[in-house]
Amino acid sequence: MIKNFDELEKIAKENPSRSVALAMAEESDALAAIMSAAGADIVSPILVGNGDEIRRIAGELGIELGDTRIVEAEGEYDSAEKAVELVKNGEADCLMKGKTATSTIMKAALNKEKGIRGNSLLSHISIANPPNYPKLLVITDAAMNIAPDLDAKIGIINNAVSISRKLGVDKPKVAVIGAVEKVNPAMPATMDAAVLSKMAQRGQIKNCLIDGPFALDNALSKKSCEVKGIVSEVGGDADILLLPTIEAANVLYKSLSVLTDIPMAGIILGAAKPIILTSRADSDRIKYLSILAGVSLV
Ligand code: COD
Repeated sequence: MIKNFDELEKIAKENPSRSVALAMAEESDALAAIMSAAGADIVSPILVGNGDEIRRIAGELGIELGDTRIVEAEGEYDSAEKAVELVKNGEADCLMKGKTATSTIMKAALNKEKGIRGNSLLSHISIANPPNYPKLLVITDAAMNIAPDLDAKIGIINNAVSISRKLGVDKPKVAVIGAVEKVNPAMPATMDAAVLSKMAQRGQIKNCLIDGPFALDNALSKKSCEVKGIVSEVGGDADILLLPTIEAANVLYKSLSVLTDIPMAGIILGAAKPIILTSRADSDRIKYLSILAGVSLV
């Protein structure tokens, strides 16, 4: 079982180096992260964007680009399309978001003719390593699916379960999060949680235990379950948190990334190739850890 990002880094270093196309590479934290992964022989970068600007930022950061390949592109749409094209035609193994907006790069990735969509739903997962929680925590979906319906939630769970299993958790515990632990018809998230739990119990969603609804504290704290009289194998021991909407998941992700310095990573699953996707304002550390997750787990 992979318990922390140091272990993930070790795996990434043992695997053969992967080629990563960074879309709109003129962004200092993404550039620092990918060049640091290149220095550790984890990736071979292809920097897509304005070459002069990329070289200027690299110079400012004291990064030696050497013979790193640069593919000229102007602006976020051109950069996103060219980076996706490099992945589609096999020149790159992974796609990474640089200074582009998530919607721009994902629209390019989803393009029917030129994109890299796979056969399943695409969804975002964040992996966090909170110091006061005994294991890695997968949080979904902070960046892709805006208001997932029940079907989309099943796809999101399946993607998150596949990552948890790659982290070595054979039967991950999925906590479906709402505002309360009781099913309340006035709160649709709690109704979905009840249905998802029953579907897992009946084997309609496989390879995981699902329970919910939970308020966030019940999912992560045994004490909170005891106080509230919740008896659940998932409660207080979740591997995966399924948040009801992009807003809820994004607020949780940003609360962790902005207010704490815990190690975190973000990737998109379900495409034909891995997509390393963080917030543009995330630190170079989060971007580096996301590269590790993208090249090792997808
Ligand atoms: N998985 C697989 N296919 C998808 C998905 C998905 N999650 N979403 C859309 N598609 C397919 C559709 O079936 C269709 O064929 C095509 O893609 C276009 O679908 P639209 O028109 O519904 O999608 P878009 O292009 O309008 O929107 C897709 C986005 C990813 C741009 C959109 O969902 C979005 O803006 N998501 C949030 C991005 C964001 O702002 N994140 C927050 C900050 S990090």
